Amino acid sequence: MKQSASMSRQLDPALVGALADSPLEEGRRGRGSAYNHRRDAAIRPILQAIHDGRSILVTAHARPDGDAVGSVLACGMMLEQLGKQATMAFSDRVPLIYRWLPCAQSIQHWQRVDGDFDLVILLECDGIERSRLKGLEGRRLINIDHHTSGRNFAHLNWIDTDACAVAEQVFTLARTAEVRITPEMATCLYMAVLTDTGSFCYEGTDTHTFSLAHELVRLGACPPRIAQDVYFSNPMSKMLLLGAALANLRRDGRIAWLWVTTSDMERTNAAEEDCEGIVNYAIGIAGVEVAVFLRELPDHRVRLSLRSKGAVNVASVAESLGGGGHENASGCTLPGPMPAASDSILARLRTLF
Ligand SMILES: [Mn+2]
Repeated sequence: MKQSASMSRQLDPALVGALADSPLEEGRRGRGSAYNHRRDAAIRPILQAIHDGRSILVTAHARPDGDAVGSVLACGMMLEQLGKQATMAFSDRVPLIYRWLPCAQSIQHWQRVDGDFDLVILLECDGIERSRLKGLEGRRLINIDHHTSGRNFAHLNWIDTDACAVAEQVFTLARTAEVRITPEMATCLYMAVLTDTGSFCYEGTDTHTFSLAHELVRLGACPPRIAQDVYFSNPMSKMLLLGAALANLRRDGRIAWLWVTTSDMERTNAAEEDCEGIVNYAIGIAGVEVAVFLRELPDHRVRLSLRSKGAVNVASVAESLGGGGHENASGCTLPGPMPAASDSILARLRTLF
């Protein structure tokens, strides 16, 4: 990735001992001094490890979403400013709707991590397997995550389930390291917050979320431009696939579901990323409290995206089936065939009511 050398700056070790106060303290319930203390205790050794490293790899989960892509990019730019040799990589290609982001072309598409890295930063992974990158075993790992399914699997772990996106954690890290948040970084972080809060719609969106967004806009993110690129630049294949999914929309009381088969995917020439967001049409029905989108995979397993409204917790459902996510948005994979997967998830969801 390219950033001007003049922006490069060594992380001052003194900073690691004297964390700057985040300007975003207001808003979220439970964010008091105990919260700040826990957060600072997690950040301090992470900044020290970054300071001590030279060559650092940043990655996130497979099938990266907006938060994963935007946060990896901003984190990479932060590391470059700190004078580090930053490499960004995913096991999957960056989805088309995020390829316009600054430095997105620098993200590597790898199956295996080769080469010397002093440190690997994993964003939003509950284990190295979630990245689907081989060759991470035995490396020095930092885990930064905001999912309730987060686990302390790395050498250094910072799990903050109050963060609205992992982008918020990257922002806090950059602020604490006194890195200048450039308009490019602000753009990546704002896109991540926008998409991970469901355009500021999901549970937990509060004054804190908006003060973070406010700060990112002040730092150079352009909301209409970003919305245009993310929400109004879909490929035709996505709309055709949505049509196929809506033709399969079913409802039973508070549960709605819809699905696509591999032949729907082929017929519409859809890519995996075109499935993103389809589940929202089902949860968007009045009176529906939990929704699931099922996608048949080429190996006949079935990928599930779950959404809920209010107090219905779909993270626990996904976790019990080997997946993960948030209370209102989660995912997992079930064995096929489709009718069996659909029967089993519906039986499980009916127990929620
Ligand atoms: Mn996220």
